[in-house]
Amino acid sequence: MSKFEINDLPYAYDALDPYMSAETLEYHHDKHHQAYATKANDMIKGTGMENASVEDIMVSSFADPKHHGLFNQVGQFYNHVHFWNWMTPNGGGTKLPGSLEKQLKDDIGGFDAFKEQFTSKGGSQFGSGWVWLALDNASGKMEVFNTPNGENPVVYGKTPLLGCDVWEHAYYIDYRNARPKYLEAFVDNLINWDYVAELYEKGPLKIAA
Ligand code: MN3
Repeated sequence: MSKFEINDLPYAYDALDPYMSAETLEYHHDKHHQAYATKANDMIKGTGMENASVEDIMVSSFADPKHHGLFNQVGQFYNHVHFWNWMTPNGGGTKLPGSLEKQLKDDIGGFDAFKEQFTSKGGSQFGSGWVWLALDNASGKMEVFNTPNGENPVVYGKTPLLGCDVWEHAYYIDYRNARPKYLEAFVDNLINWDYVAELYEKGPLKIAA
């Protein structure tokens, strides 16, 4: 058993059609996610971090320039483990669990403000990256922001509640260059709010590193 093992999709490859095709998921899950895991398993050898948690490895490797190559792989491994769970057939829209909806209203301004920020920040991330809804570990506040490449809220002292992959490999087959259309479909038709609520109920991450 390797340290980094990718999770199976929690639905069939064609279950997210027409918003995300089986062809996209076959490439994205079977090829891209697997490649991040394979490289992370190779690069972790001899670093002394082999027994740390994935979260601790991300924080430590992100903080140390000589381990940025490892960070890129582990960050992307982690982001995709959650990404498959952040989507579900017949998902998206405004059916948020109550406690989550209340804080989203208090901190972001409600669903419409969330959607506006999430799609605009995802759309304006230059090049590859992610857009997030996260909790700040110190203040407990909800925030929407984007990050480049494989970076994620964990390395900034925040807890991811929801993330959307805006690398071209996530949408080019289905939307070509129309990233805004992909982001709108993600929010309106794909978000698994039950999984977001599950992470929200757990509260801020506790990182040892
Ligand atoms: Mn990806």
